[in-house]
Amino acid sequence: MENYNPSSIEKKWQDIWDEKGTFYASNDSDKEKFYSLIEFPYPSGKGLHVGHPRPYTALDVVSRKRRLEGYNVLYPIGWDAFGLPTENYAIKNQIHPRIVTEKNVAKFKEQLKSLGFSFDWSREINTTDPEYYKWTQWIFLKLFEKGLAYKKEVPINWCTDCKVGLANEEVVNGVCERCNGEVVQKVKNQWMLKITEYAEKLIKDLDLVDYIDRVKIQQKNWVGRSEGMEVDFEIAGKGEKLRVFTTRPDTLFGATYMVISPEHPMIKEYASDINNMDDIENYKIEAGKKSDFERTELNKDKTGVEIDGLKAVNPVTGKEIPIWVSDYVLMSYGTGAIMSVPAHDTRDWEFAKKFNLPIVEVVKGGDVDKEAFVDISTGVMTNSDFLDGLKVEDAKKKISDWLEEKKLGERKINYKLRDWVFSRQRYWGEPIPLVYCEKCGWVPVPEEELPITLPEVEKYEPSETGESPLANIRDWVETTCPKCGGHGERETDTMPQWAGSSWYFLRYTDPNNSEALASEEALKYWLPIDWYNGGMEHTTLHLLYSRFWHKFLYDIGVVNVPEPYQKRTSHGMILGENNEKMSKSRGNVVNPDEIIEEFGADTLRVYEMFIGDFEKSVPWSNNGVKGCRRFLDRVWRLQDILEDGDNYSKELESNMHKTIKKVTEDYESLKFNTAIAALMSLINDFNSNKKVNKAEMKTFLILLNPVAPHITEEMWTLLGYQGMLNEANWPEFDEDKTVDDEIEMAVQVNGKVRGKIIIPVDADKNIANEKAMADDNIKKFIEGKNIVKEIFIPGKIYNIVVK
Ligand code: ANZ
Ligand code: ZN
Repeated sequence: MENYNPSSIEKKWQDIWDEKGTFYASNDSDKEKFYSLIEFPYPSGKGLHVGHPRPYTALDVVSRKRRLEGYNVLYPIGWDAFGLPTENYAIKNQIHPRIVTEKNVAKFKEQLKSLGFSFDWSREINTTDPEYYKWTQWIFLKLFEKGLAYKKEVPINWCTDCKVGLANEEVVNGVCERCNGEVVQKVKNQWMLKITEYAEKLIKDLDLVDYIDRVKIQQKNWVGRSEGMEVDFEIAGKGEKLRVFTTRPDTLFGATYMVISPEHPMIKEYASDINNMDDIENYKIEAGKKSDFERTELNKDKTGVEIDGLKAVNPVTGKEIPIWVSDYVLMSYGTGAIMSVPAHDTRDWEFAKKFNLPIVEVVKGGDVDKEAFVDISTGVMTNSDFLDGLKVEDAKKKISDWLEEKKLGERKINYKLRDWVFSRQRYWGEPIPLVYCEKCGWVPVPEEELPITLPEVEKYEPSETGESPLANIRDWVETTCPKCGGHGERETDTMPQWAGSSWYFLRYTDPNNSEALASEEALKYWLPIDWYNGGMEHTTLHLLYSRFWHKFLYDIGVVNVPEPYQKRTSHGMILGENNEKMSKSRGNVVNPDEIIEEFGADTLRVYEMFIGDFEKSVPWSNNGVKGCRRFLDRVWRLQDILEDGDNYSKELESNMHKTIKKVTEDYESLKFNTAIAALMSLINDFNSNKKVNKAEMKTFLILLNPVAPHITEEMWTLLGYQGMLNEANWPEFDEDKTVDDEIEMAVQVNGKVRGKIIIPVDADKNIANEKAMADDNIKKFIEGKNIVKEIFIPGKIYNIVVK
């Protein structure tokens, strides 16, 4: 027999699968469907990273297994190809981003193919393809039609040197990633999507799906639902109110001052009453330079200015309290004003300490001279008149009812979630299909004119004024108004990269449809996605955005299920050998091409699945790779000890059933590493018996196939099993035969465990005694003494009492 030589095997099978369309899914099948999805890659110039194959192999394993189990499996692939790195590369090298994209896609595709993934390549999609983005634009028009897209002035990051708007990820430590220039906030009129309208559903419908806990938690935190009250404080002597949002109305008696955001409109309104306007104006300018994140950071040094000339009145104590301006209160949340309760809120406490403001304890349980007491589960109300003695939750209810009755406030639910800034002043994105007409305002492009394609331009840089480069192409911009036929101008902003990835999984079901984003039947057949795996870095934005679009499409009747992904899991990162994140600058990057070249794709696949707990980050190890290659060498050499046999041999029967059970279950529960370990241990048993029969070998090859598809398919053919392995049936196990026929039992002497014995499950006391006496340690405690009693419970316990 020749040695195992993956390079001669792997390409051969990849070509056969391609030629036969082995992994093409059918839209018309009697089998049960299974739709597995990975996050389609962004084809960057750097090519595939060893991190990519981890999730791809995992779902490839599941997909291949499900096919063998008789499912009609859709495991698609495509390209999320709009985006900044490509655009920046194009600007730098003056190459059209389309050409850059084509080149990168070709490279990625070659790499993915060399890993032998069972993708349905006939459904490959590309978000930059006009036939694809036609439907991205169509969805935008629907959102516009339903009033969910609107224009608003919002601050964007602006590089003062490049004169261009930057995405958040392009601002590194407060400076422009490209030129290190100063970045300021600049207000621009942008298209927004009303994702906030779906805030409640985005939380509530998490009950309908099976996501791992940490993903659900992140989704919930990002939406940030907060139940509380809006309460009115009178502005002393003005007869007008200052409204706050609070989640702790129970602490109202402890509100000793108020804080408003530097951007609060009341400052302008009462300018003539305020004696220190200059200080406040200056403070506002400084605050404008900080991000919301910096402003609300817990342990930042608190700053602020007291408003000289205005006071507020606490509605329950009737006391006049000062009003301060501070940047830790954001205008964009709640009402932009708060009641400060320094005794029970950490930020307020720090602020009060710094500016010497009174701290009044209203919840007993801590020491508010030392720190804010924020525990709401154990505290009891004090210094609070009619609330005294109540627990926090009861006090909350009582004061809320009281305030509502007196018309001093009302219950309110707030969300952290903000509407989605949807405009980019960029070239390499989907044009927003709207026309501006002096007479008619914003007018949608008629559906039959879609797609609005990107015009050819010479420069990809944004214009001097920060408009997208499209603004310079006058004959593209100037058009006629679809409504009145008068002069119109196209919107020159493009969509963010998030757009194309918000619905791509729908297109896979019917990728060549020119009449609709996908046919009703295809969507009905394939949705929801049965299993979606992706990185934790996408569990906030991408997952939320795509769920939002999906829910919108559900509401307008395009899709028939309210949630796109039935199940969502997530993988850990692969780190460099030095345990740091892989990066060029750290010099710890491993190139998958080289691993495949030296060891083979199957080895890389086995290694990526064996490397450790799938959900945790793990460092790469070249030794680990070698170990996996040795495992496959051993698999190959099983051919040397192969014997005839149509049934599992007696000595291996139980082991075979146990292994089938373990592998079957572990592949479905992200425990790829322990599944592989079970297969490794089965090989050891074959080898120590110096034989494996054809029935055992067959099962072994099928079990290993999802992880190492090339070597198993090759051996299947060499050994003369029928057809191709990918057409075989997943082996079944007999639950009874997976139960151990020998067990380990603890032996106690006078109630203390002195050793363990291995006996058949149905062994009696005599056999147990014999075994126990053969154990030196147990014997030591019995020898020379009288056995007065023996307690033997079969399968459970053996206790010997001696004197
Ligand atoms: C009084 C109080 C007493 C508060 C107490 C908390 C604890 P979440 O859960 O985030 O909704 N707040 C309200 N609007 C704010 C704004 N625009 N900027 C900064 N902080 C703001 O938290 C709501 C709480 O955050 C509110 O409840 C308010 O402080 C503060 F013992 O009111 B609280
Ligand atoms: Zn018009």
